[in-house]
Formats: sequence, C-alpha cells, structure tokens
Amino acid sequence: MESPIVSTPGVGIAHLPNQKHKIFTKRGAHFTIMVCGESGLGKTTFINTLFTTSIKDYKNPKKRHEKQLDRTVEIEITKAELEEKMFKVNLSVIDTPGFGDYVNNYDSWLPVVDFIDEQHECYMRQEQQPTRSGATDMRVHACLYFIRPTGHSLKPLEIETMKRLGSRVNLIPVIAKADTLAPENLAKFKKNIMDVIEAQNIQIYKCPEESEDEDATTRNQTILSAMPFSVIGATEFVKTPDGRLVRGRAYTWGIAEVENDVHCDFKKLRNLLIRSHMLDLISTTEENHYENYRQQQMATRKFGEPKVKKYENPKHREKEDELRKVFTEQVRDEETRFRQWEQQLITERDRLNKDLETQHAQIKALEAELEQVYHHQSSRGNTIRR
Ligand SMILES: Nc1nc2c(ncn2[C@@H]2O[C@H](COP(=O)(O)OP(=O)(O)OP(=O)(O)O)[C@@H](O)[C@H]2O)c(=O)[nH]1
Ligand SMILES: [Mg+2]
Repeated sequence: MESPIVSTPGVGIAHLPNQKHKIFTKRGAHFTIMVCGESGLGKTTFINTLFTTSIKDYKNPKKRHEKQLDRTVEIEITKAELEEKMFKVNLSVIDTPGFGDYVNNYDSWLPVVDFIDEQHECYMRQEQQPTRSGATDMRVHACLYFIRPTGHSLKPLEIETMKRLGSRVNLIPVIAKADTLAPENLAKFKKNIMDVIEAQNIQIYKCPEESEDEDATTRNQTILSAMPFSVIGATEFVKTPDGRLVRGRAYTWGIAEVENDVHCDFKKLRNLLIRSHMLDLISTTEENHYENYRQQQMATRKFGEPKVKKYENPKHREKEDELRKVFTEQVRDEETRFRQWEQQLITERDRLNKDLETQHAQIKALEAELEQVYHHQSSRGNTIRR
C-alpha cells in the first residue's frame, strides 16, 4: 500500500558533505527506512511522529501523512519527497506488522528478513539487465528495531531477530516508549542492551567516529554514546507548565516531550537518519550489505538463476496447518464413507454369489432329475428327443 507523495522543503540535507552532496544532487537519492519489532511498541506512531515533525509545509493538507493507529497487519510503504537547495531525496518508510501475534513466534521475523532480501534480489536482477536506467531501488538503508522497554535486558526472540537483521541491513536498535522508564533505569537498560549486543555478536550500525572536522567528530561521538536510541512517539501537541506547545505525551507527573534531548533521543535519531548520516547509511548498504548478498548469491547459484524460495510466513503457515487439518479430516471422512460403501458392495456380492450358488444347485438338481427321467424312459424302450 502506498500513500500519496508529499513534497517537502526544509529538512536540512544541504548540510551534507559537499562532494557526496554533488553526486546525489544529480540523480536524487533513494532512502528507505524500515521499522520492526514486537507488536504494540509504537512503530506506526513513530512513523507518524517522524513525518509530522520532519515533513513540514505540505502543499496539500489533504495529502498529509497520517496512518491509522491500528495493529499493522501487512508491510506498508509510505513515500515522501524531501527537497532542499536542489537536493532531492525520495524517502520511503516501511512499516511492518509487529511480532508476537502468532501461536509460534519463533520464526516471526522471517517476513521482515525476507522483505529485505527480496529488495536486494530485485536490485541485483535489475543490475543484470542490459539497460539499467529506471531501476527501482527499495533496498532498506536503515532498519529500526524497537525494543520493549522492560528495563531488564534483551529477550531470546529479540536477540535472534536482531542477529538475523544485523547481518543483512544497517540495524539501529531503538528503545520504545522511553516515557515509561525512569531516567536512571533507562541508562542501566541501555548499558544492559549494549552488553548483550556485544556478547552475542549482534551487528549494529555504527557511524564512523572520526571526521574531517571536530564538530562532526563530537557529533558522531554523541550519537554513538546514545545508542540504543530511546524514543517517544506522539503526534499531538501538548502544553508544558511553562507554556510551550510541544509534541509529547501528557501525564499527571508532567509532559514527556518528543523533541527534548533530556527526555529521549528522538532528535538525535532523526538527525542521524535524515541529516547527518543518510549518505553513510546509503553507501554502507551498497558496499557492505548489498555486496554481501550479491556475493553469497553468486556463490550458491548460477547467473540469472532464480532464487530458491525458503521464506515461510508464520501467518501463512498457521493457515496452511489449519487447511491441512481440514483436508485430513475430509479425507478421513471420505475414506470411512468409501470403506462403508466397499463393505456394502462386498455384502451385496456375497449375497448375489449365494443366490447364484443356490440357483446353480437348483439347476443341478433339476438336471439330475431330468437325467433320471431319460434313464427311466429309455430303459422302458421309449425314445424321447432331448
Ligand atoms: N507511552 C507511550 N505510548 C506509546 C508511544 N508510542 C506509541 N504509544 C502507544 O502504543 C500503542 C501502540 O502503538 P502503535 O504505534 O500502534 O504500535 P505498533 O508497534 O505499530 O504496533 P503493531 O502495528 O501491532 O506492531 C498506541 O496506543 C500508542 O498510542 C510512546 O512513545 N509512549
Ligand atoms: Mg503498527
């Protein structure tokens, strides 16, 4: 599903390093962000927040992006156009259904992983074509993984999922609903998560620390030390006690502000994504993740050969199991019906055979009787024609 495209000046992409800026100015960049994680963690809300805080000055207010806040049930793509000083970015944001809705959650990350692979596959196939102009590119440049704000650590499902994602995409871990954790717990939680990420060898996106200018280096260090980014999602404006109108969530104890660095890392994350590190995310996707995919595929299959489908959607599997059960029951019923019918036929055949035997015996008896009559007649000298 795709939402209408909105044109948007003023996001700050002109701050990009000059040289790269020029390359992308020519052809315009495609940039794709994906959100994933367990159900109900605020992924869709985050996308709405990102759009309402980043994409201003809508030409047509009716085209304003606002997604329904229901449980997301399928992969949804929203597109927007960011533009600033001749620099154009075609932004796609991919919302995915939350994990944890199925009877068996073990493989619930498969549809997301498969979507990412599919985009690489699609791009690779287009690259293999003789004419490559107009190639569509939906390779995911940044995948935000929403972590449940338990305050403890990562769960096995989260570890497993993040491992799979980190090896194929720039994975950015995000702590969901930061307003539900006290600041001291949040800091401890962040540390626990980073410890597990290291211990489990989970690959996450790390921006380069050193840069040409000092400011950029400091900025990169700030970004790195904030990981995993904590976020608060809210599209509504609320009034703070000191009279400011801010995007946030109102509580009896106060306001949790989206764009306040003390409350969460939303601004840092947004800056990283659509300002300071957009190009790094694009080039690392191209050079590392896409290249990995391409080489893996080249090693396991011949040029132009279709990919082996290994993907299994848990939702489909549940449906398949259900259908199989119904089918098995139907077959069993049919079999019982068939056996009964077969039994009836056997009984009927036996009955007919018996009848036949009786009739046969009767004929035999009649024949014997007839024989006797001939015998009797001939012994008396009479000839009877048979
Ligand atoms: N406290 C708090 N609640 C939030 C935040 N973000 C979203 N919510 C609420 O959490 C609920 C679920 O939000 P969604 O955005 O639908 O969650 P989702 O991750 O898209 O869920 P699925 O589509 O089922 O995967 C909604 O009631 C939101 O208002 C947040 O930062 N803090
Ligand atoms: Mg959703």
